[in-house]
Amino acid sequence: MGFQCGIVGLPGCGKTTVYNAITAAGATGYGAQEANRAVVAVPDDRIRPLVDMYKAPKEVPATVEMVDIPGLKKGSTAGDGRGSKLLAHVKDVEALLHVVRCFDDKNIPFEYDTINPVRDVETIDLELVVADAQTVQNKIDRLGKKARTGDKDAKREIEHCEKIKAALDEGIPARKQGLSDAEIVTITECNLVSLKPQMYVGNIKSQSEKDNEHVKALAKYAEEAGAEMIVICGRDEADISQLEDEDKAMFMEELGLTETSRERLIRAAYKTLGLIDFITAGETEVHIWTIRKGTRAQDAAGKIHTDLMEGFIRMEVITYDDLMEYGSEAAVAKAGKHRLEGKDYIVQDGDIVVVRHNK
Ligand SMILES: Nc1nc2c(ncn2[C@@H]2O[C@H](COP(=O)(O)OP(=O)(O)OP(=O)(O)O)[C@@H](O)[C@H]2O)c(=O)[nH]1
Ligand SMILES: [Mg+2]
Repeated sequence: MGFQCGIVGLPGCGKTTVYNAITAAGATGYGAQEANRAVVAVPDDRIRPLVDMYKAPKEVPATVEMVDIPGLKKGSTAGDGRGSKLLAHVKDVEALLHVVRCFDDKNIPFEYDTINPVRDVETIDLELVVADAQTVQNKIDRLGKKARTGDKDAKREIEHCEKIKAALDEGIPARKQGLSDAEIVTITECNLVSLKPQMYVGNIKSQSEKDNEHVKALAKYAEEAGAEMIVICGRDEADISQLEDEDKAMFMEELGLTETSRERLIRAAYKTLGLIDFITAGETEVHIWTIRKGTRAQDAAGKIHTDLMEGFIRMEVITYDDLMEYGSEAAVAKAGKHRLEGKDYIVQDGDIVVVRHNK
């Protein structure tokens, strides 16, 4: 099962451009109605040292799927077919990479005549909020019948939904409502789009604009929201992604770029998705496995193979950092840093594991 990150934003803000910078897909189609999608490897500095240490002939990085969702705008998720199709794309992904136009250029068509990142972000959020209010109302209506027969669970769920609905009606996205665990449980099946974590990408025209007033406004907004934010010259980096390595270096120097945003963007998206890695490493391969933060050892084992989950006995764990510090598995064990964990152990980022099982 792969994790998906959706790229959203107003029409013409640079979504496809940023998508191309990330995926090197070379997609075109300004105003396209269909989503572009591509699976990208998550850059990880830990792979190379492990491959060298184990002399593994094969490496399998973590991946995420990037989905370039056609432009959302004011009123675009309202009733009609196109709106519900757009919304379905957003429902399908687990986090949103929100592209925001932070450059002025009258020659490049845009939704509005002015540039105003906070207005743009809030415009899209409002679309998500309105769609969610409808979804929650539908659930309340469904629960109503049950509640009238005296079903206590239904009554409690209605209370949760009504509270969430009231806040949505005030324009507050679900992810900013400080929902309790119980409320989250009630609302999970609704797959609310305003609950999905967001990160922001400020799209600028050139490096010299990286501190412009629009970027500053977006940065302030992102900080207050506790969200990741990255600034990128979308078009330059999309161009660079199409070049061979030598030309790439030259072009980057010309543009005053020391690194491309591609890797930072993918890692930030990975973080926004709430994902971490654990690792299996041996003579055959180094394999990076993706799990959600908070995953139990037995469930993590199931990512590798269902047999490992069903026949789970123990998980042997060392950390990547310890392995690098001590230089070998044996040395880590000798230092007493090798652990045996049970099925409820919460797997941590960078754990290198062996699953003991009886299947
Ligand atoms: N100068 C400049 N132009 C850009 C930049 N990013 C995007 N553009 C231009 O803006 C226009 C729209 O960019 P797209 O990436 O197609 O925008 P989009 O958000 O995918 O648009 P829709 O799919 O129509 O919603 C294109 O003409 C791009 O070349 C940038 O960083 N600098
Ligand atoms: Mg596009």
